[in-house]
Amino acid sequence: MEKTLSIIKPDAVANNVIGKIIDRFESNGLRVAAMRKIQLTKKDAAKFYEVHKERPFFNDLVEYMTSGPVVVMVLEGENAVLKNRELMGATDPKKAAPGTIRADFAESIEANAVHGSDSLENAQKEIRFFFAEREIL
Ligand code: IDP
Ligand code: MG
Repeated sequence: MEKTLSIIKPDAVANNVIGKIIDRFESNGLRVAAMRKIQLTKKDAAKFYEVHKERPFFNDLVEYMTSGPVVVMVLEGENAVLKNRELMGATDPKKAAPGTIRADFAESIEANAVHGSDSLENAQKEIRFFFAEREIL
């Protein structure tokens, strides 16, 4: 069993599709082990996306991620990290495979509905960023 971090981003929360996105996870063998709706501060978002701080889109990304509430979740299941990435689809919704979350719900390469950890190591780091051990059930 693996755990990964998922975030339903501000565009998808504003579009009222939290439930539809969670259904994709639950219908494909992933279980919600922890969940919270929060408003990220600029400091939170900049820290979370620290690896991208030299990228040209970094400031816009921080603005976007703080533009409204997000839902942060720990997903658990077999091969959860890769499974979640497959269900999400490519970063750019125009390139995302049909039937993926980003193909169906994302608005743009930036406002792309969901975040998912890209490795087991980053999943552990990102889970620790948002959740205490006692909140993961
Ligand atoms: P990922 O979310 O598919 O792992 P990353 O390359 O890690 O994609 O980028 C993190 C986030 O930064 C993306 O999900 C998206 O919101 C934003 N982003 C990535 N590339 C671009 C871009 O070229 N323009 C604007 N925003 C981008
Ligand atoms: Mg990434």
